[in-house]
Amino acid sequence: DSIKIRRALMSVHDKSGLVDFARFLAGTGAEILSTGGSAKLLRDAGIPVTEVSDHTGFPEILDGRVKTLVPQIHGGLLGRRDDPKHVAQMAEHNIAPIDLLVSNLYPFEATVAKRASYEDTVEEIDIGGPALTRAAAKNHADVAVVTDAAQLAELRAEIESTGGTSLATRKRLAAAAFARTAAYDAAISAWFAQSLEQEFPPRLSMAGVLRQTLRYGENPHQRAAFYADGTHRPGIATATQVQGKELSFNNLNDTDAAFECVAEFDQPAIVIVKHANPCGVASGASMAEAWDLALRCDPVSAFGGIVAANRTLDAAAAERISAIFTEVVVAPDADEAARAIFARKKNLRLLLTGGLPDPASPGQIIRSVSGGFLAQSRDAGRVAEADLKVVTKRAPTPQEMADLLFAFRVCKHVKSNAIVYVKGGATVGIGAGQMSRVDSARIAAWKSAEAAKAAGLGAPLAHGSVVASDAFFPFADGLQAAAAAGATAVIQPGGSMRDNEVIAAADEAGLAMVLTGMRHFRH
Ligand code: 93A
Repeated sequence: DSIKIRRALMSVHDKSGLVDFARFLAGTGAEILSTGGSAKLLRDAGIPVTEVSDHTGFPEILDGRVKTLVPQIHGGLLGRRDDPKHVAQMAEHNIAPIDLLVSNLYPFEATVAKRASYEDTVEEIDIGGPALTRAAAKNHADVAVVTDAAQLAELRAEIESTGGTSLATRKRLAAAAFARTAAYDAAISAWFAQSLEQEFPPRLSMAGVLRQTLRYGENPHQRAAFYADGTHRPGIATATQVQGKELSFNNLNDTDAAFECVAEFDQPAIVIVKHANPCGVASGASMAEAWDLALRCDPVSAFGGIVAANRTLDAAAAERISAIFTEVVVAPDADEAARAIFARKKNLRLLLTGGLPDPASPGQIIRSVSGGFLAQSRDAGRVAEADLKVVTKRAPTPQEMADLLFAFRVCKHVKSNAIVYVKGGATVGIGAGQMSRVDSARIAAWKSAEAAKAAGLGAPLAHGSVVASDAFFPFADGLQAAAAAGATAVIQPGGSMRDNEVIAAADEAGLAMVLTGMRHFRH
């Protein structure tokens, strides 16, 4: 089953290792065919090479879009050497067999990653390369296909020691080739899905893949089902449930809220959610420390909650999380020891996702209204320190600044009106879902006093904290409530008719305040 290489086609974008290999192959007496750029490189290195266009008598046309898409090339790759009819037809049409393809594709993925324009990205969709690759891989009975420079050394060693390629090697190379073209096409289709979502108005992409018929909906008299949207992005709809009872509609909704929130943070973080609102969010040096701080914010609400982590859970974190009653734990992964600890809690649902949702990714949110739908893009907005405008006499200290940014990220995931107190990278009071902002501010302050009592501390946790508001303070009263609670710095969008009154109140209380110019309503 060994096949000597008499003719090879080389058409690569990534040209690493090509010259050495081609020089070796030419030394064995093989003819080398090659496309424009690859051929030039070989010729310049003094290696005898035939341009594909000279071989076929057909020029590269359409800016290179058609260079190898011709019968002489595809016939040369696909014709069966042991089939007399194939052999006769190849002779009749002057098609020379090609025994080896060395090809790698236009860098589509890298082009997407560097956020090239739509047109430039389309141009990087390789058509001829995958066609060559698939043709050679299909005909692995006769043809070897190299799709990665890393495969060249091994192939060369085999040719040197046996004089040809073995069927076993050709099969392995074919499998790798199809894996590569499959991944390539997946990248193209994922990019299309994303760019369609950026169109406005969005097309309603409601056709999902049924994952599970749920026992009931938000309430037992409602029917419900759970769908994946087919994008295979890491998240709740693609997670693996490792253990525990069947997930309910509310579990799924809350778990998603927790996971989307925890994905906002770069440092190790834990989010605890109840009724789709975070009741504790904290970062820490370890997942266990983040858990302790998240729990401290509102230990009463955390009971029976949903816990999300943005790192692999370890034993220390698993021990601490399973010390209280928790409905669901979701994380990118959990190590062996953590899994064993969770396994002791039979009812706890453990979901592992293999990754985190990308907070900056586009996507759409669809909500039904009587007689129709409302569609909008997701809130992928994020503020950085450079976006902030200091409007008070005092600017935030570096520690306050870090906490302000943390608080505003949490705020985005709290139902409006949202007020969030943060100290040392952990929430210490959250006011959610009130119809008046000042009520949310009061509730958050009261919660921080309760949490301090529960922790046996003298002063409310909000003392010396910073505070975030998801939308502007319409009056000074909300800000005064925050100052009274002990906050020393404020982050809010600004834009109220009474911004000046609010700023004056902040100055009077000695607070530092920054405006984001971006609002994070969530209803
Ligand atoms: O534009 S293409 O889709 N049309 C083709 O016929 C074709 N044939 C090979 N791209 C094509 N290729 C690709 O060109 C290969 O996959 C490789 O990435 C690249 C090599 O071009 P050059 O040798 O000119 O650098």
